[in-house]
Amino acid sequence: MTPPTGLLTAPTAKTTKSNSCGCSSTNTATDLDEKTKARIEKHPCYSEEAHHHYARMHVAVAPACNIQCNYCNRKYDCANESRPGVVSELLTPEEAAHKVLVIAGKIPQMTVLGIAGPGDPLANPEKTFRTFELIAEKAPDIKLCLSTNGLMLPDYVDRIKQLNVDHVTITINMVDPEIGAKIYPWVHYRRKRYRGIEGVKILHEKQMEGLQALKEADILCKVNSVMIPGINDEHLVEVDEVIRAKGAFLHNIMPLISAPEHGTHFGLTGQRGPTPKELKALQDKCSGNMKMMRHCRQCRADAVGLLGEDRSQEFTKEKFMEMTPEYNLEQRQEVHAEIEKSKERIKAVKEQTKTAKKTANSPKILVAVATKGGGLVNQHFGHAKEFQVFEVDANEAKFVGHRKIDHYCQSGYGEAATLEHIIKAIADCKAVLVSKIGHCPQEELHKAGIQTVEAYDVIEKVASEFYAQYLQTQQGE
Ligand code: CLF
Ligand code: SF4
Repeated sequence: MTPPTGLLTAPTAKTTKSNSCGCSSTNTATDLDEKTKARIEKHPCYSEEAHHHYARMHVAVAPACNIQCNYCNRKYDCANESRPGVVSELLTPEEAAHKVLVIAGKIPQMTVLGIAGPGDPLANPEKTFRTFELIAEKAPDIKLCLSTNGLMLPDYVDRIKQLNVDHVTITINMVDPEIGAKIYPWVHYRRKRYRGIEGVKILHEKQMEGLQALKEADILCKVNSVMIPGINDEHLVEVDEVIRAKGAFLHNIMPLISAPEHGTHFGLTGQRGPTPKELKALQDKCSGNMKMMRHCRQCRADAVGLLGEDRSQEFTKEKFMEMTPEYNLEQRQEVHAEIEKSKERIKAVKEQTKTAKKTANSPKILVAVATKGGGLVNQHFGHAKEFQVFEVDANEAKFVGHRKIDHYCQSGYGEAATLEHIIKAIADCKAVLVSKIGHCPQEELHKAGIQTVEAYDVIEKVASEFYAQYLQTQQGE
């Protein structure tokens, strides 16, 4: 990715009303020490700011799993770090290393290699660790990242530390085994299968031991929790307190995605997932002093690209095995230096935006943003596959989530049914901020009470400018 140029001279926002037809974390990093900032500044999951600029990739080298979650069908990727219903292409460690070197050359802003499935990486320790070894040897600037259910974590923290894996995620859905028994039917530990609460107690114990061991080893730990309404939604407040006390760095509460066609226990028994409003309310309740991740995209075990984009189909096994690795450390460092300069420019614009604001206790509104990354409003409405959602008041515009959508422009034509879904997905937003939008969708959005703003500029600046206009209009009414 080439960082955006002409950033500060770009046209300012223009609110449009038409009558004719024609994708937070509270991870601001301000309260972090310099060493920790440096550890997360290029990790798109651990830093909300980084996710606008840097990409991650996963390699699917770990097929086996040692527990059963009621939201998982083992025909598909691990649902603790992936969108349910997705199947990734399994790779050997050598194939995985080849793929990483190819992508490191083609997407130099890719800074993190994660292993997150398709099963549990620590149920496949040799494949997982061999992959990390190969990458550490050949591409030393790439950060290594691991996601696990935690069952085998205490056994492997030393090895993880030795391999310089600095970021580990544990999925912790409960700290009360009675609740866990409604989520996990069995656990397979040291060659024995434990059913019901007996197994859950082992899992809970190992997750807590693992969390403690990561803290002692000074490895940054993120905790993922799947929010399951009626089962662990209220309990996750307690989970948040426990993991915070035990030293977790970041908490990522993800919505249960449950559909009968996924063939999971929850899908087949009609267990629903939370609405975006319920999810945000829980995230807000848990945020406190804890870093709360709100930009997770529940990506696949072979994901490639910025978190909001999926480039995995450009790098299928058939394709990447034909490509020659062009890993070039110097070129990567140059690209990263440009990105850092761009981040500085954006930061300066944000600061300017902040000092201009004076109002206290102002009402909060949501706006939807179409962005290709770089911290800018820079995507055409019709090309967006997700909208990032920002909460805006007189003091700040803050990232609070994203809404996945089908993109409106299919083969150059807008789809009426798709537009209806898009409007539904962002119905709670007062405006959509885009680089460009056609008259037809614009008119429909306006009818639904959603204003459209065309701009190419820093997201927070455009959002704040819209907010000022919006307030004026409200006061005039
Ligand atoms: Fe991958 Fe996970 Fe590492 Fe990130 S993902 S192993 S921490 S590099 Fe990120 Fe994807 Fe969410 Fe995971 S957006 S599912 S949190
Ligand atoms: Fe599925 Fe992951 Fe749970 Fe294993 S840990 S059962 S792969 S969701």
